Amino acid sequence: MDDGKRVIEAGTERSIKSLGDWLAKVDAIGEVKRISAEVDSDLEAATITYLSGKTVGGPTLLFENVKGHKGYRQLFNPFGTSMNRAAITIREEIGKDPIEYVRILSRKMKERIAPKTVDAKSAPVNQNIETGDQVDVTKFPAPKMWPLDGGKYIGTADAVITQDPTDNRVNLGTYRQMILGPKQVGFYASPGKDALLDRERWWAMGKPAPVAAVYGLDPLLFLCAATSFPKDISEYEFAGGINGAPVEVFKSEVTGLLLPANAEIIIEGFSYPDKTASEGPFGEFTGYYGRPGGATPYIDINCIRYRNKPILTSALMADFPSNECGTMWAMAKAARIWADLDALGVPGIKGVWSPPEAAGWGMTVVSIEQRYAGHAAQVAALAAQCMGGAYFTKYIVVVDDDVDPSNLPDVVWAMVTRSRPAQSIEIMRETWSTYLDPSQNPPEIRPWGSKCIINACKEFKYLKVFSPRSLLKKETYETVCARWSELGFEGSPPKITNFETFAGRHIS
Ligand SMILES: Cc1cc2nc3c(=O)[nH]c(=O)nc-3n(C[C@H](O)[C@H](O)[C@H](O)COP(=O)(O)O)c2cc1C
Ligand SMILES: [Mn+2]
Repeated sequence: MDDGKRVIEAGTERSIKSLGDWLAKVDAIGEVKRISAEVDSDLEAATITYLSGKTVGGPTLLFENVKGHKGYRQLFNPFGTSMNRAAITIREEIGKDPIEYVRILSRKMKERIAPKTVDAKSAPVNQNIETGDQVDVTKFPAPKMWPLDGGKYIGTADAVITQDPTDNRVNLGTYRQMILGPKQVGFYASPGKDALLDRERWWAMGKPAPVAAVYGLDPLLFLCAATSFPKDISEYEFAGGINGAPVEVFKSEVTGLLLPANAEIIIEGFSYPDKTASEGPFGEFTGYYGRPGGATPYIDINCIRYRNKPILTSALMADFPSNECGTMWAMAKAARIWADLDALGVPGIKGVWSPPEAAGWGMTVVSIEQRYAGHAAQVAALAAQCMGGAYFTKYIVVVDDDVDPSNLPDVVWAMVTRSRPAQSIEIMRETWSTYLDPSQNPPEIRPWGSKCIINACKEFKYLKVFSPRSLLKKETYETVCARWSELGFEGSPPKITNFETFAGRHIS
């Protein structure tokens, strides 16, 4: 339950409004590493992040002294592989199991609270406002992350804000942004993404598309911007719902967009259909370089706003575990899928997970209590194609409820002991994918993809006679737990939740 006691002082979780508030809480659990030695934003900061990220659960890195960028700071991988930081972000106590957080987050995603407009003058992000000739985004410590990257990426742990001109819905999406010049950054969004659909609607009306990009957000807004929500509802509302209080925004006099008042840095301007530039390549979340060059729209920047001594946030995309697109997506994508399945009225869902090991988005695992013939196949197809789960994901595995979907070894064990390749695998073709998928060749065939569904549940027809799993007897387990240190073992015994019931068991 999410309404139990909270380790983080009661009531204060909701007081997170800014990256600074979030950092204070993360600091209190010892998960911020400050690096005061001088570090180069050209490859060095990313290399340090990659190496530090090899330790699962390691800290977020705050670079306080970036070469040539005095007065600016840089935070790399706010989430990393820490469930603690994910918990703080969704305003929960630390120390629960991953699937419990997914369950709580999926429930919170059903709440929506509209943003609250505050006076622009009182917004901390407006401490410094620069327009026209003063605009120079190269002053921020944007990193070049990988040796073959096309340039410095100011936008990774960001939210790009756009608006649908037909219904005024404000969208927050995380999209990569390469610096092209002092007043221009790339605006790459892949086909089907909301910012791309929004800008095309402005252009179809013969108007430039207003756009803002925000760096240094309360990580809850980053999480929401990086998650597939229903296309017609603003991520601000979902962030408010998860927060339990509205997100504070102000209305920009430059673009008319609603912008987060407590951000560290915002750039703003317009994007035009005939103004494009080569963007990329970029070392991506897949662990490969993605989409080299290619004409890409960019943002012509009219205005930048920033707090004093602002923090630029960055997300390293890399192979696991150094990938920022890992634990955060594991939790947020899984929670969205769970919320979508609930909305469709699918019963028996016991857990959802998106293994961070699978490039964050590559795989979905759902555990169910099988209730009727065809239930597992139905869950698999819906989890594969619902809004929260459809993008890129290649493998969708459904397991029984005695298997923890967040435990990859358990999932693999279920696959090899319960699925029958000739009967249990389905393929979906021509599905929503991305230009960033290295396996689709020649690259011209992208962004189409395919999906593989694996039913790794015990065959429903033979549930009653399926070979019983060898399980511990509860009483013996408890006796051994009580004797754990007497027996010479350190720490706590492993937590076991499935036990032999002795009821109706048939050994074949
Ligand atoms: C660090 C990071 C970088 C991302 N970069 C891109 C990108 O460059 N282009 C893109 O289309 N999606 C990118 N994504 C994925 C989108 O943020 C995600 O699909 C999100 O749902 C998009 O918002 P939307 O649903 O409002 O379109 C990125 C995600 C993360 C976490
Ligand atoms: Mn959206």
